[in-house]
Amino acid sequence: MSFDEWKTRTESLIDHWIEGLVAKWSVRPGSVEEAMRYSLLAGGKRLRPLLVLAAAAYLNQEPERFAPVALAVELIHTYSLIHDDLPAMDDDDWRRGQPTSHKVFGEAMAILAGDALLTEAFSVYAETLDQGFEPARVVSGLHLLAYAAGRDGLIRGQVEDLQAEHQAVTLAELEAIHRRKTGALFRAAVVLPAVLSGGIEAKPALEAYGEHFGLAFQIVDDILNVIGDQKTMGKATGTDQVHGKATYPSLVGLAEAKRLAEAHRDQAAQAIAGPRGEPLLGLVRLAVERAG
Ligand code: GRG
Repeated sequence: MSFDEWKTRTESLIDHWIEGLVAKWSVRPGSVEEAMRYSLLAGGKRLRPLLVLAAAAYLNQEPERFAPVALAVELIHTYSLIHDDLPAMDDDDWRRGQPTSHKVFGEAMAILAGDALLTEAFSVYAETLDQGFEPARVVSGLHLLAYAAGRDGLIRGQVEDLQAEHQAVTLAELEAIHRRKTGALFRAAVVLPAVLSGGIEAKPALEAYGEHFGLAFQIVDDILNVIGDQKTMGKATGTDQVHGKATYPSLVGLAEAKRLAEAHRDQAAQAIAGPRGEPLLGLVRLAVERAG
């Protein structure tokens, strides 16, 4: 199967699982579920669940067993986007081409929808037990997921990101922020299948892949933001024009940022080289191709 075929099939599977989850909720006008559904079905790239299932393929495992993990990482990601967009954080009005949650449902409901998506993630993750994974491995995975989402993962990355606004930041400091803010969940997505299925010998390769994938993705995200800013507001001046944040292009220039992203792509590819690594390889290539 080609990578494109794998991706199309896997995306349908993920959409099917997400629709199945949302169908279990009682979605009434004015309910928190309405706001949860709005953001979950807003049309994201589903990169984190794709990574879960690409890692499962690398481990020669059936995708269906990892549905709860794929859903859990997308739920956590969606919560983080809703909260990141709030007026107290990045104060963004648009996300994925649609008004942000707080613009549609109000700030209080957006906060609650984020909270509910985060807690739902752990409830859904618990269903890995029904997939026949050993309870001790399920608990190890639970710890890993909570760590990635928590105070030393996404949350610390977000705190450091907010504190770095309008500050001079070194490349090493920027990288440290993104290892947590963006990288922690990508790493968890690829390592969880190994933890659950007992693929311990493959864990270091998947960890290295996740690390380099996260950095490549973030650098490209920065490149796309800077290109967008240049198009809409004139040339970049060292920070993201909208949020006053340092970016890879503002610190090292666009050409060097692109070179860095490609280097991380190559290191990610090297970590998982081999026939079963095709989906992981395709995803990291795709993440970097976005930079043009
Ligand atoms: C805990 C509030 C809180 C935040 C944690 C992850 C995060 C920090 C914030 C998300 C906001 C953000 C713009 C992060 C930088 C890069 C990133 C994760 C972009 C969005 O990911 P994609 O491109 O999104 O996978 P889609 O829309 O495709 O799902």
